[in-house]
Amino acid sequence: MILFYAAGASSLAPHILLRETGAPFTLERVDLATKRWRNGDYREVTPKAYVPALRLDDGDILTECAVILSYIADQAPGQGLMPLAGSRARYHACAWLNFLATEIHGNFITPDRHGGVAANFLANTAEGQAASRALVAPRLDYIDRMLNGRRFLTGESFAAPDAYLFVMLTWALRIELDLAPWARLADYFARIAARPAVSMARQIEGPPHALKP
Ligand SMILES: N[C@@H](CCC(=O)N[C@@H](CS)C(=O)NCC(=O)O)C(=O)O
Repeated sequence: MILFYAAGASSLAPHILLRETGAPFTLERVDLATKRWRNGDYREVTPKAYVPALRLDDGDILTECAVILSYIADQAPGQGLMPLAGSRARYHACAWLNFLATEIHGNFITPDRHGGVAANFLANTAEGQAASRALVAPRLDYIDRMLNGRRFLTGESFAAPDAYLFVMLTWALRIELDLAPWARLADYFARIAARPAVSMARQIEGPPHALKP
């Protein structure tokens, strides 16, 4: 498998999950501003021109962070990273993935377009960042309430939605949305940051995209 990524982007979530599973994979860095990667035009990999994209060993390309996370989790049955398909718990986990994609991830994305369907992912202006903070903060209130009495989003063990939320919280911090008012969320962030797979993935990716031009 090949994971196409940009440092600190949503692709960090599947990167973390791949390391959690121990599955063999390689990384290919994409320059989102030029849409180039090591072998050429990234739009030939996916016309969506955004990360993450996961190239499977047969050449098929998966896109959409929530879907890629589900796929990676399903390749490691027994690790409990997504509940079994068809179980009630599966739908609850899917609800988290969908919530994170539409209510959190989507609300971080600036309206400044790079063209096509791709959007730059974090505002690089004070106004844009304030707009994201205003949209994301009430949703973090909700997540903080949901973390009452549970260590992770779906229960007592780390699962695919946690990789996604963790990356979204790194974005919150990058636009100076302080987690301190959400004590459970702040603890949750620290707990996930300490996982070996998470620190390794962050170290390998290096510093995220600069926000300020
Ligand atoms: N709907 C996509 C959105 C992915 C997305 O927003 N990717 C951002 C990085 S996190 C990106 O590559 N943007 C392209 C750009 O900045 O030009 C998903 O859920 O995976």
